[in-house]
Amino acid sequence: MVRFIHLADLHLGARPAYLGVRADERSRDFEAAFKRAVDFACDPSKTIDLVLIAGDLFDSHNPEPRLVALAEAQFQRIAEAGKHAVLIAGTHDSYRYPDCIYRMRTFPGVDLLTDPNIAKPHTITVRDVPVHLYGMSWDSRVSRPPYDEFKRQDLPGIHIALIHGSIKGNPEWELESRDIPLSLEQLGKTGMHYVALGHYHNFRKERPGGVTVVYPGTLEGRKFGENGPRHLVVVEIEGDAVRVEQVLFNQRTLEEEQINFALQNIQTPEDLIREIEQRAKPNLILRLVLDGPSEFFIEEEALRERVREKLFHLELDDQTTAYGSTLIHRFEEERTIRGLFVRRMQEQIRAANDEERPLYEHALKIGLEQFLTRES
Ligand SMILES: [Mn+2]
Repeated sequence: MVRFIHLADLHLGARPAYLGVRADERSRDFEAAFKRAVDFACDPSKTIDLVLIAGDLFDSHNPEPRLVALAEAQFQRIAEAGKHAVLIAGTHDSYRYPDCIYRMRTFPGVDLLTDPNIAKPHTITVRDVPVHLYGMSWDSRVSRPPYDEFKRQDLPGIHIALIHGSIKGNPEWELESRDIPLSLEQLGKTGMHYVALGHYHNFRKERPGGVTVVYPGTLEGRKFGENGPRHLVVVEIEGDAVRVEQVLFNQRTLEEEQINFALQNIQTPEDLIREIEQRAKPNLILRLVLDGPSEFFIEEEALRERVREKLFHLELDDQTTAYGSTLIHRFEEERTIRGLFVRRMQEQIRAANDEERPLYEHALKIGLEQFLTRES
């Protein structure tokens, strides 16, 4: 039997700029998540033998010395606890750079798999069982497709592959020059017990041809889309049986939600604040898309200030429209400049095609805002 944790995309050093003043704090979360994963691996009660990192440990190929020291200390702990660590480079910490950190130095106890294409396995022994690790660190100068046509060698033991690549047909799939295209069908023919992938930041588990193929996802969501709970992936292989367990791991959570002003009956800024407060949690990173007809103008900064203490970060995407609001219906009757403006804009909006309509709706909103500010 062998038990291991499968990590990828830790992105040490990433600093999500959209978080503004909280970006540094969030950056520390990514470091803390890695440390907690190592705590888990070193905890004798978890009986972990092996730590696999399938690329993008660092957010850059030449991370700052502080991060290198941090990684070194963690790998040292893993080595001292008598566990193995196996690593491949990813896209952010790509091996193609001559000054890539993994070319400049080694880390204690880490087996770095540097083959540009998967060739012969690197074999280690865990609890007297040979574990054959097939990995590659992509380098544009020497790596060549196909990347997924390697085969299990005729050796007793456990066979595990590590690749930082993209599965064709995934909703997120877009082939860029630096992406390694993989097909589930081919991976299913490799004869591996387990294929440890990295590159996509959300958990995914497949079992083509009896081969367990897993993306663990990030431990802490880095950008919107990496929403909801994140997990540490713990794998146990006993004979040919592969068991994948997800341990809830994130300390902050990203969420995205839509609030429709008509459906939620939002008439005033206070109504909107109430909606936000209902969702607020101190560790929440929330993005709200606001849409529908609005009876007021959203002052984003003032609103964020009101709820600042109640959640980690709030982002608003204001797609509301003044068109169709009762405010507009009131103004359109008026024999004033304001009434004339509203009637003209409404005509434009009705006549506009789908492409132009949002522009006119935006113009109506800005114009109205001007009239209302002058009024007050
Ligand atoms: Mn990544």
